[in-house]
Amino acid sequence: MYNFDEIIDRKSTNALNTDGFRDYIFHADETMTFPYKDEEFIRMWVADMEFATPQVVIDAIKERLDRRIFGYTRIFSDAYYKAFSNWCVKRYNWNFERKHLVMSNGIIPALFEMVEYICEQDEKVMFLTPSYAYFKYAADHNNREIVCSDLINDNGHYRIDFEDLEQKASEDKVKLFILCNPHNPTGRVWTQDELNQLADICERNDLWLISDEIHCDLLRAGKKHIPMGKIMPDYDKLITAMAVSKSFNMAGLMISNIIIPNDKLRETWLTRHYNFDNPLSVAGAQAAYEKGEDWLDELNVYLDKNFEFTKEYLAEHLPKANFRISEATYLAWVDIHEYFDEGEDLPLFFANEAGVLLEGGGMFVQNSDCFIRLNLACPNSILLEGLQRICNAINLKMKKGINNEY
Ligand code: LCS
Repeated sequence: MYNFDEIIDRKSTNALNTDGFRDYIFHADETMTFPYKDEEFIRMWVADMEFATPQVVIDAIKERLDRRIFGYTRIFSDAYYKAFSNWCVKRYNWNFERKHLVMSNGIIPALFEMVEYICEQDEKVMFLTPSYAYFKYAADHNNREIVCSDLINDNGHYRIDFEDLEQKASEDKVKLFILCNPHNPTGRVWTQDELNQLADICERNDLWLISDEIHCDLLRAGKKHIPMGKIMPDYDKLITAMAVSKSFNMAGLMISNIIIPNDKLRETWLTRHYNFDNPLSVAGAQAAYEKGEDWLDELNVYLDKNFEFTKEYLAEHLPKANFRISEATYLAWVDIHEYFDEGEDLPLFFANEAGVLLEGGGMFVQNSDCFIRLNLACPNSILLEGLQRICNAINLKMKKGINNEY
């Protein structure tokens, strides 16, 4: 019913995806050149999608535009809360109190603030690695130390090293644990048992816990997301973050949900956070929760197929790559250590040798050397071209015996 095969031109939209890659991936400016023109790259990097936002969202924004005034806006009415909490009840059988919900112009800014509010200057932030790098940046920005617990990779299946985590959690100065559930970049959907163990560790060590659930709507068929709030309904030190941004391709609208049951922390947030919302974003997000479900369900079917396709393509053309279909997200996490040495700059290799923009290696804090992360949220024709280019570049490198050039 929806057309996920359509190729949409993003030129001249100031998209980070098309115009911001030099800075974000390579920390370079426009003087950095490649053998490919910018428009020739296959872009499989930043976590937004090449698909149109659902029409119900666009229509709601248009309706709001027609109201013609865009003054200071904050969610005062019940309508948004109802739409979002109905979504959580329907999809996750989980609910939360209205007064616990605050809005943020993104989860990243919320993480940056929370670290400051929760951790004293000498207290530390803990998370699992490989990790979405902004967990580290949130600590760095506030000059808080980080403590990383490496996930264990069992032939492509990642699991938590509970012994290591337990030991690190008990360190005196560890105050906050940021959990990514489902996990970016490995795509794990943590099970009830794993979440129970995590909850237990947080409770016993009196840790604050931010559960970043931004990817929770993007599940492979048969997978189930369990919000941490369901595991720890009475834990006062839990903060949950969810958003329409990833699920409905609305990251540029900068609206996300932060659920803070702790009265004191919420009070700090409400007094210190710049607390206004974009009226177009509110209209769009509400419509996504109220009317976007069919679209999301079809999107997930399309993503399932792109994952299957990727699995088959890699098995045939890059047999030494180790890849397991992610349980959630639209991000594929591919182990290519049979083809590369540790520490090689994989994004640079693939930009130069394949004309593909991707994230990989050191971009995920640690425990990520020789891995690439491919964003599969694109029309299948683009995915095919991207995979062809990636495999050809690696196979050519192996044939020529190039080593350590990057
Ligand atoms: N949290 C996680 C776990 C994410 O993966 C992302 C985006 C965000 C937060 C950002 O939230 P926002 O501030 O937009 O609400 N992930 C990206 C990624 O992996 N590459 O590009 C963006």
